[in-house]
Amino acid sequence: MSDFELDKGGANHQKPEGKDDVMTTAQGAPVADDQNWLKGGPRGPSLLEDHIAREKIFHFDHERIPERVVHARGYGVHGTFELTNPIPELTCASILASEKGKKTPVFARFSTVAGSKGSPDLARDVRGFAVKFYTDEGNWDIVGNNIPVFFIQDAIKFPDLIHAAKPAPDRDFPQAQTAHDNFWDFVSLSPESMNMIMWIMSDRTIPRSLRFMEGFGVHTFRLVNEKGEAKFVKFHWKPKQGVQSVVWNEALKINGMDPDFHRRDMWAAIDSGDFPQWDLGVQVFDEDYAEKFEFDVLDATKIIPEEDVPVQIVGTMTLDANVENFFAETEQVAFCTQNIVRGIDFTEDPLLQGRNFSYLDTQTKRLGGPNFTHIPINAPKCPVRHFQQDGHMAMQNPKGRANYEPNSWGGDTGVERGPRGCPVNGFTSYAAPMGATKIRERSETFADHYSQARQFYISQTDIEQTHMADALVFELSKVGRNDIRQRMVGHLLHIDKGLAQDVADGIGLKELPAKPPAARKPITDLPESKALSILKNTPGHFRGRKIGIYIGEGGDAGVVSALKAAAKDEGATVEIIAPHVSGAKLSDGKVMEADEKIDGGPSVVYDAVAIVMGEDAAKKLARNKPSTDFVNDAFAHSKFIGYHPAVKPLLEGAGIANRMDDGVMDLSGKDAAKNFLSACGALRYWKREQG
Ligand code: HDE
Repeated sequence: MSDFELDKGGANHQKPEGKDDVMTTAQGAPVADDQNWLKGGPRGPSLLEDHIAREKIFHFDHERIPERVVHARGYGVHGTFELTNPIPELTCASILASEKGKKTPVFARFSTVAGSKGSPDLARDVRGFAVKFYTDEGNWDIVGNNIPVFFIQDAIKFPDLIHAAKPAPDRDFPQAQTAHDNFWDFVSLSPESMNMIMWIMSDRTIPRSLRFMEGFGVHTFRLVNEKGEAKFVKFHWKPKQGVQSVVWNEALKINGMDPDFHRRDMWAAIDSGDFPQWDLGVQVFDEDYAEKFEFDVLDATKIIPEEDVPVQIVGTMTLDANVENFFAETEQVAFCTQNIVRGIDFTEDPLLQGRNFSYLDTQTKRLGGPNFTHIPINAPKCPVRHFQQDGHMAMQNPKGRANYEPNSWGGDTGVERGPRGCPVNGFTSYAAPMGATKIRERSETFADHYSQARQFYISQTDIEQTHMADALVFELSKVGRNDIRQRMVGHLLHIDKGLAQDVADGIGLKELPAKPPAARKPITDLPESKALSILKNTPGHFRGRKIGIYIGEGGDAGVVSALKAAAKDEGATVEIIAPHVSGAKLSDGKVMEADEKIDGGPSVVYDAVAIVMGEDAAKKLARNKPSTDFVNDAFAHSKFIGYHPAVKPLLEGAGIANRMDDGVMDLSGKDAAKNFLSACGALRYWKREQG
């Protein structure tokens, strides 16, 4: 036993290799043994004296901090924002106005909203899309979502919305889902939620990957240039990977199979060097446009259609580094909507104004005090100078004697006078006219709750519309009270009669309910907007996606290697699945190792699948449930399926042999693997769902 020695408790310990490996207490004192509590005799009582044991346990006892009250489950990554199209005429913010090519470090955190920290990734939910830019003029946070509108118009309603969406207070379930009475009760009594309801019932709330989502700043902000002139702006993130979602039945299965599906995917993509990228775009408009626009630009339940005001790309964000420590970075990162920089300003959007209070407040509670900006992930990367001092865990108190302003230190006193405000380079609020009567009232201009909901619905393809109706039927079928279900169908009648009828049929309503009181404004028939649909904007490539190849004994080695080569050419990744994790012997007599045993590699975790095995193996597996599920699910979820003809017995066992369509492709011919991968660029064979 040269490298190991047996401790008295029977455990093996490797000897430290160098001085740096020696364990110490939190006070830095080297520790001889941290596996046995000091005792009065080997079988005697544990002694309170053991400072090493007590320190270890004490620290463990204090490891938890409160999880975020919303967006508790999230995943953070580092990256860089590169300015590609500077807009100095619109803003003096150095991140957007400097020379082309300027790079700014960023930290992005993606999250679900309703679920707790340990909830599954593929809950039907809005995704948070928060980005912290460490600009050379201070930190700027865009704390956005993957949906451009919100449930409510006024921040004062937020606690009600979240109470209703989270588990019911008496029973503490259901977790991470809106399919329950309280949520639908609240929204059916809040018609302002209807546009958002259309969005959350669409496939946007079940993204395939965090890499395949758009992001939105949601509110209207202001850009202010060097001359003090302001324009309105909405921020957009456009994924270079394209937008893609899963289907609901797939989401349910992924949640069981791999609750960490989204974080694992992001981690793996970055770890393998496949760095996701988003373009940052701005929709810029002026007061005149705002005046003419049929909705209020301060109303966060409305979009500005991209067809009206095009999105102008200003730069690109590349996420290229996973965190080194989840807690230190992802858990402790503190986004605040109030973190803006010179050249960017708020508007009077009542949701945004409320958020500006909430985020600072919540970070103080969550991170334990006002000095959370000293935590490295939150600390600006530019100089910080002020007279704020003390408080819990203060790390960077101002130096010198002067800690107040105005002061008369400096000059020849030999004492630093400290920093001063600078009207030239400092933040100045845009001089928006005010002057109003104090009143607790919602603006009349916020009153149309249905027109844009309808516009969203009619802008979807048939398949997407069907998914929305199915989602509504699923959710409302989980609602116990009939009056709530009926009230919701009533709202749908304002949005689209066909949709209302489909949902009424789906939940078994004998007759359509009455429409709720009409909105104060007449409902406008808005034109379709192509930008609102996912399927009308399919990226048309398979880059960044994953194919699962299910191999078995005697599988054609040539087909497998052709598939691997074609996937590599497409920029896709391959995982090998086999009946045993040790792999399978292919036709060339060599054993190919597997990444997953079939039970751990169901088709739901892949974007497309292929099956390559010898006939005997396929016959054997034709009655093996994980194997038939692999085929069945891929077929049911409209995935492209490649197969070697020898696997027919398995396709028969799965019951799809006589239902084969153009999305099920023979891989045995010349160029078949290449053609298969290029067909996969459509991402799903949707015709199957319609047929
Ligand atoms: Fe948030 N929200 N929110 N929210 N939100 C929080 O702050 C709040 C809203 C969003 O990855 C909390 O740090 C109020 C809209 C994201 O750490 C809290 C209102 C949008 C994240 C809070 C809203 C968001 C949060 C909880 C209504 C999209 C996660 C923990 C006025 C534009 C950030 C925390 C991260 C987190 C309050 C509405 C996005 C309590 C009061 C609209 C992405 O401060």
